[in-house]
Amino acid sequence: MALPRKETRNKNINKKIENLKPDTEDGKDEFLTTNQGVRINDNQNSLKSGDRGPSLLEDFILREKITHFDHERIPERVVHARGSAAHGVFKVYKPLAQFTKAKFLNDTKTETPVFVRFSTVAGSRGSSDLARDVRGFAVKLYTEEGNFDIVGNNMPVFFIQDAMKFPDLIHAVKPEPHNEIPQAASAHDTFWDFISLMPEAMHMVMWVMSDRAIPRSLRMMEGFGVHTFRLVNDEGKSCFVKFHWKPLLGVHSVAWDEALNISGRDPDFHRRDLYEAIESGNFPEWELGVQIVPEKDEHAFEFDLLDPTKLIPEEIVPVQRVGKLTLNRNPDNFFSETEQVAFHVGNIVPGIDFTNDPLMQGRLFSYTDTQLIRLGGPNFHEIPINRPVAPVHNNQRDGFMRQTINKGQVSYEPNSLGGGCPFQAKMDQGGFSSFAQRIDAKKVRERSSSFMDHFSQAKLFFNSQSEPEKNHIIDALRFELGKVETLAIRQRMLGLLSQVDRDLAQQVATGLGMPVPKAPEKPMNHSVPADGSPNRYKSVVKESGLPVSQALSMAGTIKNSIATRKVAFLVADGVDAATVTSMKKALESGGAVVELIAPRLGEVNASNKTAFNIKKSFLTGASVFYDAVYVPGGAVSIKTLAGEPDAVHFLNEAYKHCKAIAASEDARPLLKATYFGAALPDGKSKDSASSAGLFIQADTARLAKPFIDAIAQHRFWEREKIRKVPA
Ligand code: HDD
Repeated sequence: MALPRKETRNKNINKKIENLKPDTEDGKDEFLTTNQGVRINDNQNSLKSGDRGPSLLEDFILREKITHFDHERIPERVVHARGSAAHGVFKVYKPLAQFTKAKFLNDTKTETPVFVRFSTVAGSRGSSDLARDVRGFAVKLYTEEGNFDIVGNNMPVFFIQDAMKFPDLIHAVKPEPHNEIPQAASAHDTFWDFISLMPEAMHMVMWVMSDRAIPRSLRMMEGFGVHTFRLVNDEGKSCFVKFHWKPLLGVHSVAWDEALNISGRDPDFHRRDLYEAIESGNFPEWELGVQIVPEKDEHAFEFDLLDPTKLIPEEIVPVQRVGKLTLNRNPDNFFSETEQVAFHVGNIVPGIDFTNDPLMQGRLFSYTDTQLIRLGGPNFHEIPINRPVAPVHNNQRDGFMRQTINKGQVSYEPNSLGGGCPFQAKMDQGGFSSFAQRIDAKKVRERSSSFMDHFSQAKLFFNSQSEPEKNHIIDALRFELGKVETLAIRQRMLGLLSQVDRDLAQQVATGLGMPVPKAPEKPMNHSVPADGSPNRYKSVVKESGLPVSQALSMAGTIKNSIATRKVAFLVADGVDAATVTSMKKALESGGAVVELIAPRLGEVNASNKTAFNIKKSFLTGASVFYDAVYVPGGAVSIKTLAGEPDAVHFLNEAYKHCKAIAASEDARPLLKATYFGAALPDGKSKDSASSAGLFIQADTARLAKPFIDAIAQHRFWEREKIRKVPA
């Protein structure tokens, strides 16, 4: 990347960065050496017997170089292979002693170092960032009491209720085994075959078909711990908790057509956005939210707190914002940090504990197990990015790639030869002690009947969406099921959708050219209670008491800022410099990022003889990389652009993707050449939906204000009603 390496990169040092320092290498001003530290005198030629002769086996320099190269790859993650990460810090606002004794949630002075990795789930390491998919949101907090990981997603629920089904779910969504098609996509038969037989997935299906699955930026999505966890205070009293991460930039997404386009033009779109934002000092921020449920209210809900396909509506239990996470430093090395970081739901610290959520329980096994194969042995906790800042002392020894040199004769406990060290810690010395939950039960392989309502919250989610959001879900389902070749699978899905919302099912069915089947009389359900009774299942399918939950819709998200939004200025020779400069200034003072796009790279000569440096042309830039477009004035520039099909296409596409567009009055001829030319706000337009977010005005200062407000709105979805011309 051509970005200058600004000082922001190295300025932000925390305890973890200090901890990484001894392992951080920089070859600046140094000699090239072998791994044994021998200086290399010729890195161009292998050792040969004669300059045209065979290479010699004794060439230790060649052998070492090639051998290391041959072994460079490790297995990618079995899920969440594609990811991007950053360092940062977390600070709690006020002590949470009432709920938890965890030190990092009580000490308002300490900045806890964090490493956060975002990911898609289904695609492989090199797949597109813009796949329609759940996003992983994994946070490692290097607390003084040990590492605490919140290994969450950008959606608050999951597809399945029991870890027993996880390998099936992933096998179904991954590329099909016979032909390895499709990459990073759920739009294929095996995924929907599985889903159509798993009614418990319907709530998550609503989320993953919504715009949440195509975020505008990793910096503009929520995070959720998904499961219900426990907090435990100093007195050993416990309460239940759901963890949330709330982005300070709001929750925003792109349009599906945009996502498809970005996937081709810049598959690293999210990775680049995160990297560039941090590099330029626009540090992404989230607030940690907690929903606290007292122990006594465990059974107070219509759903089971242990069921990971359910959320607690924020209207019922408000999210308390208790601290702030700031990402302020890019990793130095992708492989060493982002690839080798090993998260684990089981990494908890005193004051935090698990619940019996059967999905979580299975995860407690899976994460260590997967690191053993992925990172090659039991010492992966010693890899710099994984080691805690808290000291580690125990009697675990040896294994592949052991780094620690444990001194002394003793590696067992109890011992007298080592003076009994290292000691067990009492609870008041910070020793972890599991919450003493009472359990008196039969050993059974069964699903609790309290897990059997699969539709109420799917309905709640759908009903809570704005009209454009609902339409996007319908479009997504038409797309996904339209790619399914087996009619019976489509039919089963329509049956399930009809149990969420009849109109939703009808609209999807219309797109598929199929009738909506009657709702199935018996659930096609592996989750039927062990006694097999369908009545028991039906009896717990209740309408949710809550008709809508505003928090589930993105429509009401934060829309008061244009910070970090990208705005394209379309320019050519003869552009009016004053309009460029004054609009740029106005946008940048709101925190937006401006880029000039011209028919070619190099310099554009403005009307007043100044020149603008052009870093993006219509060939290398595209409207899908921007949140808004501005066309400055200048008759000559406008004439060139109006005769430039790529400029017209740029505007058409931005319009189609419902983005704010502003233009100087003399840019009217260019806008007239677009398909929305007829909708230009000139006082005569009857269709307000078509002119929403469209501004044309001679006075740049007067134009800037409504344009800025419009960019903050993010998208004018009402334009989708028009759909006259595909961009
Ligand atoms: Fe998982 C990775 C999130 C259920 C097994 N998971 C992984 C990552 C995230 C999640 C964000 C990537 C971490 C990183 O960036 O390195 N997983 C979730 C959430 C789940 C969930 C929010 C449900 C609430 N996962 C889940 C189940 C199992 C796994 C039920 C197995 C029983 N997950 C894994 C894994 C991975 C993983 C195979 C692959 C790579 C890794 O762990 O380190 O162990």
